[in-house]
Amino acid sequence: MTNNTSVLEFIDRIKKLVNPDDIVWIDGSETQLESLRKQSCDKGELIKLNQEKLPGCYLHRTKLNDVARVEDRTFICSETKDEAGPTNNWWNPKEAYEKLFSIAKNSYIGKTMYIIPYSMGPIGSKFSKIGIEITDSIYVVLNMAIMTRVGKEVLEVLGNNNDWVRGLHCSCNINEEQRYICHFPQDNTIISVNSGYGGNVLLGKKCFALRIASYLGKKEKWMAEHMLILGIQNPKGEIKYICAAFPSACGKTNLAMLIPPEEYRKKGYKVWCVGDDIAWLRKGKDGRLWAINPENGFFGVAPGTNSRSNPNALAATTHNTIFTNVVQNLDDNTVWWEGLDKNPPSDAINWKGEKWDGKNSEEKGAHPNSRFTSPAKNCPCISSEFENPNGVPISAIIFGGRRAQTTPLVYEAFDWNNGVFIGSIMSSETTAAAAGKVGVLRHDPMAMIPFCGYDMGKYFSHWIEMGKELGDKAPKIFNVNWFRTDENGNFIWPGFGENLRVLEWILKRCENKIEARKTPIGYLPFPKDINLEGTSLTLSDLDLLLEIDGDLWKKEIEDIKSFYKKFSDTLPVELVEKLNKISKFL
Ligand code: OXD
Ligand code: MN
Repeated sequence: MTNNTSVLEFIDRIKKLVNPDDIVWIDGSETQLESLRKQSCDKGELIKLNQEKLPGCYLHRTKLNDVARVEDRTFICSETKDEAGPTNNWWNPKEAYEKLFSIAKNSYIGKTMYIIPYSMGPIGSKFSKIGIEITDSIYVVLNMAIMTRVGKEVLEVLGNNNDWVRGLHCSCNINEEQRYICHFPQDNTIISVNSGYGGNVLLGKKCFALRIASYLGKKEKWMAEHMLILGIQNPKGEIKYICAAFPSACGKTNLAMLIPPEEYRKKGYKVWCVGDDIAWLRKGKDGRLWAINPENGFFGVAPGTNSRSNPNALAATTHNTIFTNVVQNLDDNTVWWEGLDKNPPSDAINWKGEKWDGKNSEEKGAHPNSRFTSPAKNCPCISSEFENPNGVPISAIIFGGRRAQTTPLVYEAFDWNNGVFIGSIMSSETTAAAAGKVGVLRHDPMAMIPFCGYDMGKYFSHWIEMGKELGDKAPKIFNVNWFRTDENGNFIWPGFGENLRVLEWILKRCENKIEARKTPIGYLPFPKDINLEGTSLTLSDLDLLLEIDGDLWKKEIEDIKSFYKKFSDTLPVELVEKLNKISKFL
């Protein structure tokens, strides 16, 4: 399919290493994908679902020990440990290659080697980057064909260029003790062994579009961020775009596909989704910040997705979707997950592949990190700009986390560097998207702690540099927290579609239409400026949501100080200055 010498050399080297029986290039054609679906069903790796109710949909179950990203087995293999920084696991590249090659050696015997050429971003766009993933898993091929743009055209655009990301995935025997997800930023290379879980093996996603791309972005003056991109259309038909970074499973997909509350819909508001997980951002010709979504599909968390929380995502899953680790309803061969509706099937198979009676079982049927992989074009609110090779101009950047206390519903940074500070102090409660304890508060600057491919101190400097580049055309930066609870532990803010009320305030601030209250942490809304019409909320609820508790913030500052200590000499002085300033005024 190509004469590219660097590609052919790589394939040849890997072929000798893994020793496949057969080689198949993925050309992106529906005929080839359909034949792979069939083979995968014949092997029992995929289950064909009810094609009348769920046309083009399949179910897959991972091994029980392989259900989430494994951060403790994810490595940045840069030349030196300092380059990986204090928040990444580092592995000496020479040793890592040796170990990985010893695991990969002969691991494709009896198997087919699939070669997937793919583009992150619209094929041929200035923003886009090319990768080639070698895998022995049809499940990976089929998911990559939804999540990225795959096939011949990608190789045509690549020509004889050497600028592409090498990816090798070996399923081996899914041995968790020999599982490694390794990134070699200096070699544009990713190697993932002994996993079959999406976040570890769909190498275009977290591995390339965030870890390798963040490193490339620093070198090439652009940014790869863990952010959704959405457009808000006002009644005049004008659309303003925002990016928002939240840690995994904090409702990014829901926010990205938000349906405006009824009063807003009546007035003519609409929300368009450009992306739900990753944004690549660059300065455009007009000096503003522009963004594309490098992905082509959604790898969304299924539990909790329903016709109220996210009707658009639900609609996206009704065709051409691969479900992973959800419940199989044997009544009609469809799928179910916790939070879909109040009617769990009794005759069903749970994510573990066991018989499961949803009406009488104490145990959950779907894994909390079970997923759907759906094409972006399935989403009823996908933006008309989704394929635009120039991306969309960004008016505001939002950071957010899952915080029961301390952080108010929304506040605005004083300036860009203060915004970088706000991003750097983000923390959130952990969720099921990564292996480990759930509900533990951890620092997660810019929601990038698991995804930054180099020293985060230098990453913060890169943000500051980008602010200088953008000057007064830089988007304003905000922080939101939908998850504040009252004394009984109940969420105070209704969330979901109602979040548009906060986005409206944010856009008004971007257009300098309203005043705000200056506080030590940033500008906060006057309660009257958040539209509560049509909700049961009162101004005193807003007082609570917007409260800054001095004692909690003092504790927070102490905590940030000790987090910052990790970075010793790479933490930018600008952030230390912001921290000192806020400490003085609290
Ligand atoms: C994801 C994650 O899958 O952040 O998007 O874990
Ligand atoms: Mn994510």
